[in-house]
Order: sequence, then structure tokens, then C-alpha cells
Amino acid sequence: MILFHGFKPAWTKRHWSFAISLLLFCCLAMPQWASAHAYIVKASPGENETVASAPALLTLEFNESLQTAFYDVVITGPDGNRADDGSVRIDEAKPHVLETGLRSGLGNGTYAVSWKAVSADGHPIQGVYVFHIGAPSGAPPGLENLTSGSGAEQGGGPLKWLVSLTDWIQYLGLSTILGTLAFLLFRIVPKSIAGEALDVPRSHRLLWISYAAASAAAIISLPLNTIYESGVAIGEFSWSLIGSALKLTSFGQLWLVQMLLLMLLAVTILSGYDRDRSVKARHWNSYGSLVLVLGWLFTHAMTGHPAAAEEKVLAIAMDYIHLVGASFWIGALAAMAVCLPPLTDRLPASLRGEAYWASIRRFSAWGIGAVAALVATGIYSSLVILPEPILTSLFTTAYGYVLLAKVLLLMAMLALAWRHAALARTGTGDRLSGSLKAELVAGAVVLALAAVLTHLSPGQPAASGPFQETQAIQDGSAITLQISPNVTGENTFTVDIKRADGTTVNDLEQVTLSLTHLDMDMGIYEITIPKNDAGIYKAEDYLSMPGHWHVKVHALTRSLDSLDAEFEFETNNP
Ligand SMILES: [Cu+2]
Repeated sequence: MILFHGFKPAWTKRHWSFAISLLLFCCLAMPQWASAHAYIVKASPGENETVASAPALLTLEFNESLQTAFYDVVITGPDGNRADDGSVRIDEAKPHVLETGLRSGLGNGTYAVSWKAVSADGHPIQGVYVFHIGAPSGAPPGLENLTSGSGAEQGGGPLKWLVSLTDWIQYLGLSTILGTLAFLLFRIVPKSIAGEALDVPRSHRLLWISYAAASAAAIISLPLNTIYESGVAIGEFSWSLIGSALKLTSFGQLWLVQMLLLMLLAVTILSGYDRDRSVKARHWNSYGSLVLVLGWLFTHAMTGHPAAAEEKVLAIAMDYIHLVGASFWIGALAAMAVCLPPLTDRLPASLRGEAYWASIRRFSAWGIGAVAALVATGIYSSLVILPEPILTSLFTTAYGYVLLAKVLLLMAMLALAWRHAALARTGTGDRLSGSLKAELVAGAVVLALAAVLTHLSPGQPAASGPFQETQAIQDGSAITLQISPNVTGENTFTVDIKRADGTTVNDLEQVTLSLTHLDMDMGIYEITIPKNDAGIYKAEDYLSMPGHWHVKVHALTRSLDSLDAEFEFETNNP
């Protein structure tokens, strides 16, 4: 007996063209590589800089906007006293600049700057460096042990895990609500076995349990995240901190939105199951729940690394599609595992198998679309978030390992889903309960890894080491450029020029290096190396950014011959 219309779970032309155009779009829209964390681009006074007289102001310019809460700059003088005047601020017109005033009448010596801030993706960052007034005097007392840094992420310790845990519970709860509603409203469960979609047994309870878990996790995430972002000890926690988090951080504002969605969702879920209402009204309310859950998921796409990406809107949109695809897949699996057996059990034994497999077939058809979107957006986001070189990031950083684990689990889920779809097509055999649950458990772990990734720094791959390259030029001489240690911050630039006969050219009037950053338009940065009779042309100067650089070496001999060569090199953070 054929109860169900032929339903083709196989890929249709439309599926393929959708997936291919999505992939194409991703490749074309690929933004320039962006680093996910804020770091100092320019400090004044800079690291190890010696200034002639005390500056009135210390400014730290970052590569991206900072959040206007939980930042601080403390400057300690050679005598161990505070040298800043406590007026630390982030100018609203220049949200990427952190500045503070200095006290007047500061004496000569070495000053230590210790700063902290919260980057756009909600991750606390901090650093320490020294500068000198007049002449160095050794590190200020008490600060000898501080190492210099230009944007290290604060550890956060167990708090980071707790914050990830609240994210995970929200992902689990929201995806179950989304998947259950889709299972019911999109008729993944065929009409012939559930007359009225919203009366599917266990679906009501499943929705409320998921709602309660997601809401509790969302509520508790505010104090947890406030302590995490502000970096205070648990004992120093105060309600005024929560106040500043709500007012000044993007997390706080999104949390308020979540609370609003959470309250509305309670109303729509309740109305969707109110048997006193018409079926139509109940359906509309349930569609309302679906929209509210999608909104709640959107608040999650707005926090985290995509919020700090260069192509912010695109990165957030991709992250959101990824999140919705994953939630649908995993949530609908949960709904099927919970609601399908009691539904089919009500049927006469002869119809059970067919009804069961028809649901799996319908789910597979939806699942293919979700998976295609998931894979395409996942590849896109990884490429945007992982610092270059991508493969090194993937195989040497904690972020890379977690991402690899997530990809492997996803492949296991895909294999299981493939098998389920194949079995559903033949429509025979036992129910899938075991292997369906395995797919579901893998999905839950994938969501946990996703929550961990949100709070893990994509990091920087290990420094690539000093740069050295020799280039032959027309008259047979060779220019060698050496940059050491080739990390952001201070570097030694050495230029060595040898004639065709191997002798060193030592009659240069001047050597200039013109640096341009290939990933970001920052203009031309010039380094001038003065003349030197020994033939050693060396200068100490700064590399402000990691990434790809192009450098033009231009040397002028005393007889006014010019020698030119061009190099490209890649710099990492130390
Ligand atoms: Cu981050």
C-alpha cells in the first residue's frame, strides 16, 4: 500500500545549482585576511622609544574598535609611582584609540605601560611595554618580571569554560526548539500519521525543556560574561559592573535583546499549544516562535569572532547561516528521535515501517540543503578567522585542533546521514534508533566545540623566523636583505650589497627601504639606513602589523648609481 507520494531525497538540479552558486559567491566575496583580535598598530610613545621630554598624553592605537567598557592604562614611573593622571578614555569619535594623560613634572628614566581592553569580538586583551624619558634607567621597581607584549589575550581561566558552557546549552536548547518546530510545521512528519502537527506527542514537553535550559543559560551568561570581560576577581564583582556591561558592551546590549526574545517566546509557545485557540491561530503562534528562535540565534552570530572581521556584515551573515543550518539539522534530529517512535507506535504494525521511513526521507531532503549551507559557510568563516598561513594555524594552534575535531565529527555525521537517507530510500530494515542517536550525540558535541571556538583565540601561528633573501641585479651585483626577528615590533633591517666579484659595496650614500603592507592599505612606510664606511647597512625600526609586506630596497652610491631590488616577506606576531 502506498501511503505517501513519491518524495525524492536525491539532489535535484536546483539543489546543485544552489550549492554551487553559494560556493561561488563565497569564493568571490572572500575578503582580505583579517585578524580576529585587536592589537596595537601604533603606540605613542612606542615600545622602547626614548622621548626627549615627558609627553602630556599616551595614545595606543589599535587595528580595530575597542568596546567602551573595562579598559585601563596604568603607567608606572622609575620610582614605582603612578605616572598617568588616571584620565584613561576611549574617544567616541575614535573608538580604536585608547589614551591617558600623564602627570606633569615626570623625571627621566624608564616607564612601564600596562594596558587592558576588550576587543570587538568580546575578548579581553592586555599588554605591557616600556618607554623611556631622556634615557633608560632599567625597569621600574615591581615591574621587572613583566614581559613586553602587544596584544596578548587574557587567559580567563575557568570562566572562559563556563561562558562556553552557557553558549553550548543555549545552542542545544535553541536548536531543539528550531528543529522541533520545523519538524512539526514543515510537515517532516507526514500528515497521514499526525493529523494535527502541534498535537504530536512529546513535542510540547520537548519544547518547554529546551526553552527552560536555553533561558537559564542565557540569564546566567550576563554575570559570567561581565566577570570574564572586565577581568575582575569573583570577589570584586559588583552590580555596577553589570550596569556598565549592559550599557557599554555589545554583549550586554545583545543580552537585553535575548531577554526580550525569551519572554515573547514563552508567550508564542504557550499559545501554540493552547487547545482553546483555532488551529490557524496556533500555527501562526508557532511560526512566531520559529521567528523568535531565529532572532535569538542571530544574537549569537553578532558576538564572537565574526563581529571583529573586516567584512563584518558578510562574516556575521555567513556565521548566522552556519548556525541556523546546524541548529536545524541537529534540532530536527532530536525531534525525530524523541517524537517519531511514539507516533509510529500508534499505527497498525503493517504501516509503521513505511511511515517511519517516509519521515526520514522528508528530513533527508531538508537536511541536504542545511548541510550544503553549513559546509559552504563553515569553509568561508574558517578562512576569514584563521590567521595566515591557514594550514599552520590549523595544525599548530588550539583553535585549529578544535576546528579539525569539529570537521571530523561533522564528516562522521554526514556518513551517518548518508546511510540513513540510503536506508530510507529502500524503506526497509529496522528503525534507526541507535544510529540516529549516534548522529544526534555527534551533533551535540559539534555544538559544544562550536561554543568553545567562540571563546578561543584563533591565535597566531608560530613566528616564521628571520627573513633573508638575496637578489641579483643587472650589473651582476647582489642585494641581500635581512629582517630579524621578523615579528611585529622592533626589528633589525640589514642590507648587504656585493659586487659581481664578491667584494662588498661600501660607498653607499644612503639606503632606503619602502615598505607597503599587501593585505591592508596603510600607505608607504620608509626606513632610512645612513651611510657607513664599513659596508654594514643596518637600522632598528618597527614592523607595525603581521601579514604580507612588500619592500623596495633603493641604494644610492656616491657616484650616484642606483641599485634597486624588491622583496616580499611575511611577518607574524611574536
Ligand atoms: Cu577573539
